[in-house]
Amino acid sequence: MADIPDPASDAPRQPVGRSEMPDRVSRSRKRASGSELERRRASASGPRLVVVSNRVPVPKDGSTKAGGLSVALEGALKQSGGLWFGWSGETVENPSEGARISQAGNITFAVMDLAKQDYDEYYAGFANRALWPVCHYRLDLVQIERHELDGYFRVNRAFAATLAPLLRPDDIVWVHDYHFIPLASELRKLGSNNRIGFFLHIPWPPPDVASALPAYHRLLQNFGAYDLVGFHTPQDAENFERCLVGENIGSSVGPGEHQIDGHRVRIGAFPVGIDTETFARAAAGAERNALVRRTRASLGNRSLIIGVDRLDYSKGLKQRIEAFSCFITSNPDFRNRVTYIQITPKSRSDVPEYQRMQREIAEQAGWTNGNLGEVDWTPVRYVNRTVGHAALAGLYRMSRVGLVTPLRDGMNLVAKEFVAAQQPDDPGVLILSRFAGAAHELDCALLVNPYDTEVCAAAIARALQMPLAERRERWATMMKRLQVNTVEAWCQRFLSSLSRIPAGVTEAHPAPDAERNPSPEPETAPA
Ligand code: GDG
Repeated sequence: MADIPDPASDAPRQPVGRSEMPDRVSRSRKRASGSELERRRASASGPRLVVVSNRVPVPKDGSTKAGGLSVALEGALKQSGGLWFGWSGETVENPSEGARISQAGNITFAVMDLAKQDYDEYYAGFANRALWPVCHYRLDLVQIERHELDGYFRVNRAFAATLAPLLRPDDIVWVHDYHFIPLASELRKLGSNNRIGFFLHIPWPPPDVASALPAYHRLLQNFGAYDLVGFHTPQDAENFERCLVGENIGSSVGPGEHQIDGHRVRIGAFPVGIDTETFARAAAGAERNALVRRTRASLGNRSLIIGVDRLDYSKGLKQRIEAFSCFITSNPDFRNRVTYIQITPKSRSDVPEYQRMQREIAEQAGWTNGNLGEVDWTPVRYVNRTVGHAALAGLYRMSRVGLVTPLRDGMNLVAKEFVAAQQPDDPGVLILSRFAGAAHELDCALLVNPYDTEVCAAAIARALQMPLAERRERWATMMKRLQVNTVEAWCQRFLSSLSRIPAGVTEAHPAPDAERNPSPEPETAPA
């Protein structure tokens, strides 16, 4: 049976007000308070927002691409006009200096190409073979290569050098994700006194796990150059603070605040949301979508179980297929009465761990079908293809069960999209890993331990047999939360916390570089 733990608070921990800033921190410019900022934004004359993300959705035909986060960030940028900076997605032999600039409405897009070696070391290497596995608690998959670590810092330096000349003194800079931990520190070295916030989209593990990172101390020290560091859950934020304390980096000056090298860093939880109403509308409108209709016809009277995940070892696909198989074996009445569709676009195919996984999961799906299937029944439809946004919303809506069982996930937007897509009078049931950040808010899902095959199998059986009244009640509670914590609310919460922080701090931003704060670990391997 699925176990349902105590509800956890999803309230963001707000950083303290500016009255608690230390006297010795001087301010070179007068800054707007949160409400001032909002007023100035409304009149489009406030500080400009600069968003930094590894991928930048540069519009191809005058409009930006749809997608929850992109839409929200674009919305935030549009309010005051803004700049979106990052990697172009291109690797070239000789990257040119400076950014490639384009304009769409009042948003400026600035992107830079990477050399193949930079891509290999910074992105496919350190970011995705060291930071990603460690932050997802997969120490067995960590690859430590000194040249990749060096490449990570070098490419961050190059991003900072390209961004710095584009910054205006009043800009508010919002940096996204694990690719860019050292970016603020590099910008400070180049003289930036901007307010700079950082949001981590993936989990942050406790010290015992995080300390498996090479240059652990140095990476932590680099967070000290940000004004605000945000995580999805209070647990991630707490883990991070424990790491700072354990490494004697700065000193705690109250809950969610650290003084590092004379600079105060606020730390908080900001659980990301989705565009709930738009998603719900798309799902309701998708009844007529051709793929949705064909899929419905192909199912006959069978109930649909759906999983949607990038092909990633953090998503628990192997364990999930095993659980489905266990469910069928232990509930033979359901043979030929359910179909499990797993939509899994490939990702990071140039990272060896992902190549291995592609083969393993495909083999497992094939083996399960061979073992359980019948001439007129394919139990698992495993698809390595991207499905269009509208069709995806429609498929969620026609599913009786959403299987979202990552082994570890920062938030997991699929869980939220599945809930938003349901029919209010006949909703499906969400089975959700307790190790996904989304479990903090969606505690009316059937929460499961994704490693426990029998528990997951029992949850599938329970979901398929759940009475309508219970389905409605669970769904309504979760939907209410999604209607409050939308992606727009998330943006506003983060940005108003950041804008409340007085910036323009000159002497309080000593660069946490290797010379002044020698790392206990060598940056390059000893000869
Ligand atoms: C990272 C963190 C955190 C997937 N397949 C298709 C498709 N998708 C869309 C989903 C969803 C998104 O991709 C996946 O988001 P998740 O949150 O589930 O997972 P990650 O990609 O790992 O995202 C995660 C997130 O950042 C945000 O902070 O929640 O924890 O790991 O929106 O719908 N969309 C379409 N076709 C597909 O085949 N259209």
